[in-house]
Amino acid sequence: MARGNHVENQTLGGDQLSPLMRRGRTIVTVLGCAMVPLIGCLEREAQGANGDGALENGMAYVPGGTFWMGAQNDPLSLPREHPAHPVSVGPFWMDAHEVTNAQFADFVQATGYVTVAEKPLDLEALMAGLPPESTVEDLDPTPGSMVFSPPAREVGLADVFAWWDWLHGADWRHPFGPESSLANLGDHPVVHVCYWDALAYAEWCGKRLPTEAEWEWAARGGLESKPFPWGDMAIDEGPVRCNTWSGRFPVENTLRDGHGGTAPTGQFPPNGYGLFDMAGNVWEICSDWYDPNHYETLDQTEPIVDPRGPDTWRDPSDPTEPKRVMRGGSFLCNESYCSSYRVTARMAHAQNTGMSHVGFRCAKGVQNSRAKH
Ligand SMILES: [Ca+2]
Ligand SMILES: [Ca+2]
Repeated sequence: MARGNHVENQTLGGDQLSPLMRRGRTIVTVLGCAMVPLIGCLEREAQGANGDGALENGMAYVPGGTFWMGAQNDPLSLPREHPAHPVSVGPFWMDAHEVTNAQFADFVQATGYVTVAEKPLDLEALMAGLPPESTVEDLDPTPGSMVFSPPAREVGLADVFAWWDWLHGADWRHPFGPESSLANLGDHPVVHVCYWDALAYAEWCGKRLPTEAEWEWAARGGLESKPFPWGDMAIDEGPVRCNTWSGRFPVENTLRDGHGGTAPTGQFPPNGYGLFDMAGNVWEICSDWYDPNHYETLDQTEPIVDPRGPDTWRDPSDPTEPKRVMRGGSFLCNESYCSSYRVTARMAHAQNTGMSHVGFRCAKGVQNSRAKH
């Protein structure tokens, strides 16, 4: 399989970064959090979709179908996107937009929910994931999150810590650090949320997180075997279609798409199902466990119906913290680095860790469909 200009290990950091990998620096993570009860969702009026799909309460209808999941002849693809295999998914609803700060604020106001990044670290649980020689004195329980901090000068792409900082006091309300706020960011996607936070929000709304298969099928928007939600045209050709990193990552951003960080949701045309920002802006957490070799274990002759991913997670690059799949890439994606705005790109999300470029959207089953959730 061709690799394009990728360096496989590069993607183990900037977009697959667990704070536990920072041993020797500040070691940070949180394990688990309480679920909030299902009490209902205060739906905000979503922007109308321009795609072909129906829109209901901010969700787009995604018809069921069968497709080849994973990369086929994409020179930008990585080994973990292979081999392509037939998958069949039932119809479902999917949020037309990434969940915004305003929507997440509604949830927090109604429930008093506290995100993982706002809680002191559970040092006992954290110790369980560290080597035996580690001591609790090595750990810092102060809450925080991973914040993108572009370096002032050229750096090698192998050292992700050149552009990621662990900041105490960074969380969804303070996305750039403790002194920052959500002023003018209400319509931007919520970030510094992890799998548990996304799950709690989804359950409160009577929804759920999409499976990885649903996410990819939805991102394709009705197109067959195309690398992007809009088809074949390369990211830097034609009109701007999504919020990514333009220029030399991570030191120079030409702002071709008009946004240096997250953009308000829905700034670019939706795909064929009326879904916005399926490429770029923020990564979107899925329900499946992450295993880079999972596709190799699957039947490639008969379609797998509504797959839910592997039974557990596996991440050789960081075996300390459980990982979920995230999809779609972010405002940090660039062709020189990860090209993860492609529909088959998949990355590990450390399920207890918030980051500047990770968010989510929800899905919901269709009554009487075979998708029983
Ligand atoms: Ca951008
Ligand atoms: Ca996105």
